[in-house]
Amino acid sequence: MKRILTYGTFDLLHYGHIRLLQRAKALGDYLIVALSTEEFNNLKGKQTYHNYETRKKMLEAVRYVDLVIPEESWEQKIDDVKKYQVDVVVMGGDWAGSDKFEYLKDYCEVVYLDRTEGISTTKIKEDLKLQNPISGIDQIPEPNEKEK
Ligand code: C2G
Repeated sequence: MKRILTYGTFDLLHYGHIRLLQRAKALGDYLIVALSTEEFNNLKGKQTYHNYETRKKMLEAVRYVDLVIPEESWEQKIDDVKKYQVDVVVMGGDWAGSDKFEYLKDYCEVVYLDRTEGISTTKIKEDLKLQNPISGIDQIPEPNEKEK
């Protein structure tokens, strides 16, 4: 069982994210997504449209994703790789060569996949002319019995 791990905010989930997840999963058998919490996003200078729970539920609905865990710090990656017996950490090309990932090569394989051009959460917000991003749905209604 080849285990893959990737990190990100995944706000306003779009096809750039989906293509990343699809290609990451194709590298192995089990894909873990470490999803940035609100607190960590603050550290990254990112304000999200959807809160953590909503972003988590959306990722868990993606066929390529097997597990979603919280990303709370820059420093947790080695522990994550060990705890989840990760074989490959995968990120988009905008992270290629970053000191935030290169050091992981001592613990696992690190793969950077080409970033999908023409789409980003920021672009979506700008194109929708959202000046003051409001918080998303706080609580996604659970599917009822017959919808499951
Ligand atoms: N991505 C992509 N193509 C896009 C947009 C994003 O391939 N058009 C990739 C990014 O390279 C990243 C993943 O999708 O690998 C998630 O992107 P973001 O949610 O923007 O995550 P980021 O802010 O880069 O967080 O510790 C690392 C950080 O948490 C990564």
